[in-house]
Amino acid sequence: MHTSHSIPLPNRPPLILGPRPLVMGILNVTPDSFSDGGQHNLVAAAVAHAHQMIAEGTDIIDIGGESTRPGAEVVGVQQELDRVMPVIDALIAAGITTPISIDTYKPLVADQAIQAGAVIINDVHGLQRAPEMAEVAALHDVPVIAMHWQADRDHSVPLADDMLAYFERSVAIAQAAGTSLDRLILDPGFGFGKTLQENYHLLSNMHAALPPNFPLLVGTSRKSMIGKLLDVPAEERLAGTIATTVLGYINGGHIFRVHDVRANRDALRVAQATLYGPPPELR
Ligand code: 9MG
Repeated sequence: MHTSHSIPLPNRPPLILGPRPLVMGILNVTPDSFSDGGQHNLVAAAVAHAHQMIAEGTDIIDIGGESTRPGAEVVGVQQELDRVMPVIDALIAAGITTPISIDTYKPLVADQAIQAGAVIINDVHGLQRAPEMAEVAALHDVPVIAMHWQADRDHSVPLADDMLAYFERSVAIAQAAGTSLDRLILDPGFGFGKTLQENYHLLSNMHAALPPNFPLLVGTSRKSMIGKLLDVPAEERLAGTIATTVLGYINGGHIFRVHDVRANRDALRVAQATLYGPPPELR
């Protein structure tokens, strides 16, 4: 049911993707994520939150300095670096071994973050906003998460066709830059330029919209596809998030990008035991 992949990481054991789902904890270093105010407090709160997610068992920490929410401010390269770099530096200085991914579409930010210790690039523009991103990935030989986000989509084209053509372009850009294709992780981009109906159809039909044999990341945590359906604000979307996480796993997802690490990890463990049996030591 799940394809198996081993993706090398610099200075870390490889990412093993297959039946065992991985949790990617979200660490947004943006002023609206932590209400204390001020750059110092923002960084300190982000570092504390990263440590909490590690204690809860996250497999990856995804650090981002620019929000992708509709209407969020666009952040310049220096401002984004000022937000994310102290957090990466603090985590590396603390000796954490959890792999860090850098959530950015800006090649300069990715390059600096990797030099400081990040080992995965999370590009919400699927290498298509700045093709130099593929060169950064190739230079450092790190995996890239290529997410589907086609803001000016032609809605008369079926979503699956649009996505397949989009990912073909991402794969071609990666290949042209010398990024090995076994370093690519694809992501359907739930919520990005998609209607409510498209999001739910996609969740149960991901494989029709993605080229075969790539590992898949699913990011639905607290998104409006849950909020609109249940008519609840972001902080009341955990139950809906867990439902989408488990369904995404059953439908072939490998990595789950979430705010609530512990609850999603527990739900995924139960889902894994249901599909593949409990861990050998508990049988
Ligand atoms: C940054 N970001 C926000 N939503 C995301 C999603 O669904 N996937 C990935 N890879 N990144 C996301």
